[in-house]
Amino acid sequence: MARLVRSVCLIIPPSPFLTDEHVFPFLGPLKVGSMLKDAKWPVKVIDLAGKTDFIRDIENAVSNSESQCFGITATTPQFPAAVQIAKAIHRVRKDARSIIGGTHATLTVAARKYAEERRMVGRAAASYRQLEDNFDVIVSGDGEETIFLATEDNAPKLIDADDRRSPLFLTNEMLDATPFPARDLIDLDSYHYFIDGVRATSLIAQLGCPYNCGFCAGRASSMLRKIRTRSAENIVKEMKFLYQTYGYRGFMFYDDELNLTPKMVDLMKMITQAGCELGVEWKLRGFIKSERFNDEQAQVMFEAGFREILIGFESGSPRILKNIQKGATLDDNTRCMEIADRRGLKVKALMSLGHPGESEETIELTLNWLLKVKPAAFDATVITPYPGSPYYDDALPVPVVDGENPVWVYSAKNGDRLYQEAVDYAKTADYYKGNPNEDDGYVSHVWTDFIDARTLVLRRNELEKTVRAKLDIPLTPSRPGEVYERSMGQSPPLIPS
Ligand code: B12
Repeated sequence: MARLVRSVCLIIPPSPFLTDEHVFPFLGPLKVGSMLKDAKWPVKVIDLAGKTDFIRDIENAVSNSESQCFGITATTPQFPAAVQIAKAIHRVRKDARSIIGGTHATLTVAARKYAEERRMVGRAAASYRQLEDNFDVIVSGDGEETIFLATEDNAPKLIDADDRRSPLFLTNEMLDATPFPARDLIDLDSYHYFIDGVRATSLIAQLGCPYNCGFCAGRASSMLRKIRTRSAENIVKEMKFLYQTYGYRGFMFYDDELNLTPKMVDLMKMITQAGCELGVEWKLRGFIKSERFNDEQAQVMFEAGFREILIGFESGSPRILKNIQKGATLDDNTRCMEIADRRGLKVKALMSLGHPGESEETIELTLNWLLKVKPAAFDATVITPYPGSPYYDDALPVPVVDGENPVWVYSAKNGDRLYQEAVDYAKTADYYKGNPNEDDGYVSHVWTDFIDARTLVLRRNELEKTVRAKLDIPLTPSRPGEVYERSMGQSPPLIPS
């Protein structure tokens, strides 16, 4: 049966917690937009990145919009803004339909299912109610096909595409067949990112990561967990398209990890070949999983145009690595640094503090390991247990004494605990990369039996200062005149002089 054509307005909420909101565009809603465009449905994207008076912007846009369907994307820290946006939409247009999609909705639904299946008292049920109370339709998982169902008159309250058996869950073949993200729906030029001085943008080659890191959101979500890859031809086609249309030859690959399957070697070779054919020297960056890294991968990555890779090592303490369920040992991590070093790849080491069993001693081990392996760049964050991460999903409530705020506790296999303050994600924009320039830039909502939340932040700040000073790693600005870049992982030289 033919679908009724509808006009859809997609909304990207602001992220005031990022130092610079115009570095990487949100590809998710642009992917949804590309499907609507392909089906010849009228579609508009309202990109509120960097907008401070966004409620007024939304009220104006909605009152002048021909759409009745408003699709909002949101990560967890964007959720407070998404709730405000939905309220504004309904204030202005009584007949409007608000549809929420993206990782917060997906992960909250996944966390609720996880708790229900195990008959656990989880926080996710309350978090899910916030979705129900504020939005007409909730979309969990891939939005490419789901958006069409979400706009139908009799759409259910929840459309759960985050299930590998669902026809709405994209297969590798569907990923290849669907159009590239419709970057033309936003002002792409207002986004600026540079790799080795070359203008760059982001790209996703492969979705999903099958590991079980305790802090990582999506371990119970098929969308974020199952490895789904496009063909190497399709990925290279997107790179060529972006080069020919916009002139980009720098690309940040936002795959969770590039080296999860042996196919990456072929992909790298094809990227190299495409560069030769076009006469282009690519400038590339991306993430790899340390224990799977080998010399062959390093070499083909170098040949393709990678000069720097990002690696989530997290900790210098073997006990903490086990508690995270990282899958990599400290020896794996050291060996990985050696491979990168001998193949000419610089490493940005991504470290995190605040895991079960964390203590002053384990933080000291992290500091000493960094000083030993000497990465070219690093960051160190305090973790945030989001819905859909094992730290959140497997935590149990601690009995509260009258008047106390609720506390949740996650226990690692060895009994080490992680205590978590309950955060209201509809009100608090909780993120884990803070301002490393300020001593009060980081907030910790977690603590352990060995270190309290405040000391965790103080030790993080000290670690950052010490490692930067000893390894001579300055904070890197994202643009001239700005203090530094925070979560984007950029390294100098950033801007062509
Ligand atoms: C690229 C990336 C970034 C980039 C760009 C931001 C972005 N979200 O694109 C940068 C570096 C800026 C970033 C920052 C952060 N990120 Co990030 N990031 C990613 C990453 C690696 C890829 C995102 C992506 O492009 N996916 C591919 C697209 C196609 O998928 P998608 O966005 O999910 O969209 C699909 C569906 O969700 C759905 N959908 C999306 N929107 C909508 C809207 C509607 C209406 C509908 C119907 C459907 C729909 O359809 C899309 C197509 O299938 C993901 C991990 C991952 N693999 O997804 C983490 C991830 C999204 N990030 C995460 C986090 C925690 C952060 C930070 C908070 C980190 C910090 N600084 O503290 C910030 C928050 C940024 C923000 N603005 O909110 C978490 C989110 C957890 C959560 N609970 O929301 C993730 C899932 C990583 C993880 N596993 O923990 N991130």
